[in-house]
Formats: sequence, structure tokens, C-alpha cells
Amino acid sequence: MSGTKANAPRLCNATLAALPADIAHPAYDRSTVTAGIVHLGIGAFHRAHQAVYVDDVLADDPSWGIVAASLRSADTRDALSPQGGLYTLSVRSGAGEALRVIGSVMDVLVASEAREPLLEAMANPRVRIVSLTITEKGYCHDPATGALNESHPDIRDDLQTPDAPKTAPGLIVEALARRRAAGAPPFTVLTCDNLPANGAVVKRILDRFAALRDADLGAYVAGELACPSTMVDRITPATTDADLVSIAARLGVRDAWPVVTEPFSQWVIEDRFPAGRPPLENVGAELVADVAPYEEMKLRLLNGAHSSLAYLGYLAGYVFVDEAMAGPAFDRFAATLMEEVTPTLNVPAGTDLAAYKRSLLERFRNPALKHRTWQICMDGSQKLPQRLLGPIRDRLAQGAPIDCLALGVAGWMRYVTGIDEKGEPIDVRDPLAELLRDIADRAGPSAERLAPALIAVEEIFGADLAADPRFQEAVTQALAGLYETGAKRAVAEVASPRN
Ligand code: CS2
Repeated sequence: MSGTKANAPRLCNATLAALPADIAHPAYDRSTVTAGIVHLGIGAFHRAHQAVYVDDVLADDPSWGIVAASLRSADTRDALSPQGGLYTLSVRSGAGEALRVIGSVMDVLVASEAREPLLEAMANPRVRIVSLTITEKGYCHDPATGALNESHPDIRDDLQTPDAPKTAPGLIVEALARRRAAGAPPFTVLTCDNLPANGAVVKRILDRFAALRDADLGAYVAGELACPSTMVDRITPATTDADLVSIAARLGVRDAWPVVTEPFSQWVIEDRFPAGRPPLENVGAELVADVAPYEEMKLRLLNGAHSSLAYLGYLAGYVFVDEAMAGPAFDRFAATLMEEVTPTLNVPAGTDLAAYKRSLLERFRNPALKHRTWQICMDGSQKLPQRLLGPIRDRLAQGAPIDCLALGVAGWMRYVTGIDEKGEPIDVRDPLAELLRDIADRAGPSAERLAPALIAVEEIFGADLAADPRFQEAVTQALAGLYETGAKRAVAEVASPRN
């Protein structure tokens, strides 16, 4: 067990050759890799998803290495720099665990500490893609409309001092301005966040930000920048200390920040890269003309069910998703919610939707993936519109009932009050947490007061849902049920019996 000690040798290029034979590691020569991608937002998801596809590409083409950045936190840089960017991917299911060391990350920067080196990397003409996993709130947009939030304090700062940006839109537009001044073509911006029409949304934000900087730059970005849409999918919980210990024991060396994920992985990409792209179709990604149907299907079925399970599961006392799924009521609820959502979808041609939904339920049940409901509950104000409110709008337009979706929204409302069913505090993480808590405190524990007060938050619900009595009634009733009977009973009541 010496490999698990804090002073054990560290995972790095020099220790790769000594790894046990069952642990895959880069077969290509890392010293020949050059940077072709700058990635903003190096969290667990990027390391379990895009960086793995790129690791596979590098075996054939070493010009697509990744220089990754965190916008603020130094944690990932501090963990990965001494390892030369190497880290372990742990793929877990009921069948066991497979480990693989990933080598595609060449360098990690922290934007707030190394702004110039990051902008230089983005301005380097060999970099042809700037990709993003900055989470929904990183776009500094209005979640209900998708437009740039021009009164966001960080956006205002970045417009004041455009050559010293701190937001993702500010960094991207400054790098584009520098490339333009140097006569280099723009990179392609590849967003990998769970937003509907994510390419169009980021394009609109960047066009607007550039236009606010100056009209000429605005016209250039509007005319020249390509932002293809993507659908990304791999469930990736936060790494725990226990993961560090068990993975080090298998590696025989210490990895300060491995990443734990599931076997399933999907990446559907709109094939529009004027500056070139890696041959991702050779490594399992799907390059298509229109991502929208894939995105909608995934956001509404997977993420919509995930968020609903998370809020209601948390309230019912479940720490992990698989634990909630082990109780029959939540499993049936997730399936019933997916049935409610199905008539709102434009399914991609050739999809076996029933099999897709079955596989989602199976993935939620994965007993080896300890995914905290609390983690998924984060940033609900940014997630609700695309996950639950979009399908609700479509169902209402069809004159169809919204029992499960309304219960999901009510679960979020009950959760953001900050007090759980046992009267214990909830650590609500959300950019609007304070506003939401304030509304909840003023309304008190009354569904009739709380539901309409929260629905009035226009940046989440828009003006249309606030004005729709059917929505208000369904959510108020669901919230009243949560207060009266608690989440477990409320979930059991809307879930269809097993057939
Ligand atoms: C989750 C997603 O945390 C969340 O909000 O719903 O991160 C989910 O695990 C991924 O989108 C799966 O691809």
C-alpha cells in the first residue's frame, strides 16, 4: 500500500512506464504533441469526455493537444501541473472499474492568475478551436432568453477593461481581436455545455459582447466566427478522497486528481469548423449537420429527469441518485416523467427512443457511480428553463397535463427555500440563491404564496409562464403536496404503476 501514501511517487511522464499492465496509458510520444485546442473550464466533465476523445485522436495526429484553463480556481492546475497534465480516468459500473491514464492535457492555466499566457495561447494561430465547459452560469446570459446579461457585474467590468478580461465571453473576444490584428483567422468556438442550441446561444452572446466593445469588431465576429452546436453526455460525479486512495492503490503512484465516470459516453457535433478540426469521427464522436434533435432529447430526458430526481430525491433524504433509484417510487417516477416529455421531442432519425430511455434509467441506477443529488441540484435557476420549462411550454401548447414536470419544478421550489423536510438547512448553490431565499422567507411555508412568488422571477420563468394559470395551478398543487406529504409520497403518487 506504499503507493497510497502522500509522499509516494507521483503520476507523471517518468512513472508511466512502471504502471501495472492493466492500466492503459498514452501510447503516443507526448513530447511531440502541440497545442491545437484551448479549453476553458477544466472540470471533471471535460476530463472524462472531450479530453478522452482527444487522447484517442493524438495517437494519429499530435497537433491537437489541449491547453486547458480554469477561470478562477487554482485546484486543477495545482493538482495536474506536477503530473505534466496526466490524470487517471476511472470508468465504473456494477461490472467493475477500468483505469486509463489520459495524456491530452498539455498544460493547465488559471485565467485569473495567468491572463496573458492564456490570451497568448488563444491567439496562437496553431490553435484552431477554443472549447468550453464553463457551466450554464459561465455564459453570463439571461437563462430565460439566452441573451447576454449586459448588467452582469463581470461583463460590465470586461467591457470597461477589454484587454484584461475575466469572463469567458471577454477572454474569447479579446483573443479574437488579437488574432484579427495579427492577421490570423479566428478559431472555432466549441461549446460543450448543457444548453439548448448551445452554439447559437454562445454565438449570440459573443456577437453582442464584441459589438458592445466596438461596432467594427462586432461586425467581424458576427461575420467570421463559427460556433457549432454540440450534445455532450457522460455522467461524471465529483471525485472524492476515497477515490484518490483506491485509485492510487491500483496505480502504485499518487494521482492528485483522478476523474470517475460511467462507461457510457456520447458526443454529437455540428460539423462546421472553418479552421479545421480533429478527426473526431474516428474516435466515436458523431459529426452531423443538425444537433438540435439530439440536444433536445438529451436535455429533456436525461437532464430533466436528473434534476427532478435530484431535488425530490434530496428532499426525500437520498444522498445519491442510485440510492433514490433503488426505491421503486423514484425509478417509476423517472420513467413516467420521460413518458410525459416524449411527445415534446423531435427525435433524431433512426433513434430507438424506448431503448434510449431504458438505458437512461439503467445509467441512473449505476451502483458504482456515487453521484450526489446535491451536486445536480446546483445552479437550478440556470438549468430549469431548458430541462423542465421548455417541455412544460410544449405540453401546455398541446393541452396536455404536466404532473411530473410540475412536481420537478415544485421540488426545486421546496429545495431553494433552504430548509429541508426535517427542518435542517440546505446548502443551496445558485447564482440567484440569495434572491430565491429572500422570496421564500417572505412567502413562508405556503404553496399558495411561494409558488406564484417564485414563478414571478422572469429571468427563469419568462413572462409567458407567469401569465399561464395552468402552470401556476399545477406547480402550486404539486408544491402543496410536497408540504403536506413530503417528497417520497408525492413522487409515488404521480409515478405510473409498473406495467
Ligand atoms: C447533471 C449533468 O449536474 C447535472 O446537472 O444533470 O451534469 C449530467 O450528469 C450530464 O449532463 C450527463 O451528461
